[in-house]
Amino acid sequence: MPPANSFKSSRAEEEQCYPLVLELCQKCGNLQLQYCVDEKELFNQYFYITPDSPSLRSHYEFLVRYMFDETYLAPDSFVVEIGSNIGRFLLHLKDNPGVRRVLGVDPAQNVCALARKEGIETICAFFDGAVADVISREHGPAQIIVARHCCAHNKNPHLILKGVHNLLADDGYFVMENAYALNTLQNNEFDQIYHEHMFYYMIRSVQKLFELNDLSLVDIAIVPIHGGSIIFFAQKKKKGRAANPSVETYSRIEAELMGDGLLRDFVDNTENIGNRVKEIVTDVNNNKKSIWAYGATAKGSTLLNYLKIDYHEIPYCVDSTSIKHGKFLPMANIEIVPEEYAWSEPPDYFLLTAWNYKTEIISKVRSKGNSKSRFIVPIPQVTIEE
Ligand code: JHZ
Repeated sequence: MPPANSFKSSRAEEEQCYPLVLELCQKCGNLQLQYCVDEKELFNQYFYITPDSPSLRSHYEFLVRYMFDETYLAPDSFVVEIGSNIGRFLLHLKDNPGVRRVLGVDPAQNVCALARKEGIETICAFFDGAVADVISREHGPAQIIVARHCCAHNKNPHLILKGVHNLLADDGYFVMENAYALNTLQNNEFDQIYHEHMFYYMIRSVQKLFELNDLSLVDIAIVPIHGGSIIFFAQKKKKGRAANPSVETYSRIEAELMGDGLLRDFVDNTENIGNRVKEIVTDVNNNKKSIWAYGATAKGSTLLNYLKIDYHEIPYCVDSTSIKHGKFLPMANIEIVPEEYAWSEPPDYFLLTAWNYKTEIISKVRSKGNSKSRFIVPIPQVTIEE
């Protein structure tokens, strides 16, 4: 497979492909990629720009409220976000009365420039021990370090966690959000498997990862964003805040549910969903109806390339991200066009490759006057929404 976000400037451009193999570690129960692409190739220039979405906004609200209610966020906090992208979460947080200062860290130059334009101070780097030391010298220790959907994006998470340990205030908290592997498996989200996602974390595996880095897991929150995610809250081991009982409860549930049966079902369901989507797309084309994709997502790359669907069957993909417009999905070679096309020249069908935003996308499309297009939703089961 080509890296999921390696959008091309023309169809003729050749993509670099790498193995995409998922493995289960028998020692710690972690799911991980067998082959990791170099982070610099994946993230130095980056096309994923956090969208402005109502469900993301309400997720941020939940997270901030939770951090206050559970006293993770103390008054006058210095908050650092790793993998801060264009700074949407920090923008949401920065005017909060409990927050003194926010700072983002992100490796993608184009993304850092956009964040700075929004007024979010951002260091352009892969976060590690050395970057943490620079921040610590300049700004002092951080009360909260947030890492949303980025710790699984580095083949050596110990480098990140070493930096976290160096920068975190002794009474501070590390907040790590990630797709939850149990949800990924239960909801048949095989399209979440792509090179950026090197690790598929469970509670058990993260507990071990933290322990190896002198951190201890004190709380978790399971949230619906991105098809099912989990937020881990950790502190320095020596602090000894008692873990919330939910850690033990969910860890037990996870152990009961995780097993060969779940993995076998996941493999079978992947094949069944794939066959069904391919069949629908073929039928739509045979019946001379039009079909486009909705959302130039990383997930969409996995789905389309796994099914060997390309621009001959689906000519366009609409997306709200302006820097993706005029580019082509890797390998599928589908042209990305502005979202406005979805209401001005609607196709008969959309394959909803951004299925995690299903409700808001369908209601947006309808509110813009497109009552024609039907939506093929691939995950968790294939459905066609009117
Ligand atoms: P979305 C990315 O995955 C990559 P992707 C990354 N590796 C990761 O871990 C996850 O995010 C969390 C567009 N859109 O968030 C915007 C509309 O067009 O599902 C985005 O391009 N209209 C960091 O790429 C895409 O869809 C809309 O109304 O799978 C959504 O991408 C909305 C809401 C979105 O992530």
